[in-house]
Amino acid sequence: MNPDTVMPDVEALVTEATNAIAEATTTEEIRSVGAAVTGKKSPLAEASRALGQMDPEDRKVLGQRLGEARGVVEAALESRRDELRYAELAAEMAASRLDLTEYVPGSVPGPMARGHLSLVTQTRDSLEDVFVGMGFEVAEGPEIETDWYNFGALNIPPAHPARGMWDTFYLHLGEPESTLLRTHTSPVQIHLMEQAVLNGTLPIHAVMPGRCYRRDTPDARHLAVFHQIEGLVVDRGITFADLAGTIETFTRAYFGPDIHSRLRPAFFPFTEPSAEFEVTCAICRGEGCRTCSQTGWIELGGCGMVDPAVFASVGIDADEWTGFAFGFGIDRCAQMRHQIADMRALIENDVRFLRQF
Ligand code: FA5
Repeated sequence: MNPDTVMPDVEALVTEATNAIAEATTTEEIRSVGAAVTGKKSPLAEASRALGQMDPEDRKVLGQRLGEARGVVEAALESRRDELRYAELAAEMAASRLDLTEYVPGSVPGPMARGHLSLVTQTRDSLEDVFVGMGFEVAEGPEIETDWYNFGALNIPPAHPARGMWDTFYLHLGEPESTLLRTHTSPVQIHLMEQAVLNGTLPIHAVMPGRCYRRDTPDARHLAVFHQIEGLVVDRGITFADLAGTIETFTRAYFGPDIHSRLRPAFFPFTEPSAEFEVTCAICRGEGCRTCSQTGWIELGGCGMVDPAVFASVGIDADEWTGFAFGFGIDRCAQMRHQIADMRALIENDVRFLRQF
């Protein structure tokens, strides 16, 4: 051995390192202890560097001992790291745990925290308020419909391609009439028109909110169970300008001046002409994002002038009466108004999300 080189006390190095490892109490600490005991400036690394100055015999012996020592220190490091990581995860889970069975009535001093209406119900209420303020009445219809109300009376005969995009859950399939969960609130238009014809109470100015069902795969903008609000005006001399003005007035009243609306030509079997009603994406303010598929716009609903074929199916004289209809998503409105990037949050029952509204 080179007389100037002192043989390091490998045992002491290992004891020192394993003590430091055992004393670390957080994953943050173990990270810096790890660097101190195995990093480039650690005593182990320095001892390895010193090997170069030793004669071959000593180098071999010490090299082997240092290799074993490094193995021991690294194993201790890994096991302590796992222990601390697990403890921190367990503490985090315990802190965010919500045990709904924990509350025993009377066991908690003070009044029990009250819940509130879900965001979708609040949105439905404020949409109704806006439309009532514009002179509309509020009506409702059944969630279980026959094939005729959901499709036939709306000018969507069997095998019409539009049935594909409005596919739903059938409760009973076959004769005399299939029953199904409605895919939109448009069948309520038919119920209202039938009643008005029967009771001689035309004109109609109504909005019809309610739950709808579709065979849609949930994503950032879709749910399989969602809500729409339908609008129907049947009167004398109604034009497309009345429809466009109603949509614009509604958008300003509900979303405020920052959000703009636009109508784009579209097709619905029960309106002619038809349009899609879109608003500026409130998440990115029109810049383009994941929620709006980078378009800057979000489709809220469809609209158009009531098709004479629909009037014919309920016995309204299309020469005397004209009308417009629209239908849009209540969940979609809530999403835009409150900038919710993913609509699925509305149904995930995470109270930390729901409590915000
Ligand atoms: C209809 O449902 C037509 N009945 C609308 C209509 C009424 C047109 C009256 C003309 C006259 P559409 O399938 O595009 O159209 O749906 C309308 C809106 O409902 C959509 O823009 C969206 O806001 C909402 N919507 C549709 N499917 C879903 C879904 N799976 N989840 C959440 N919202 C949805």
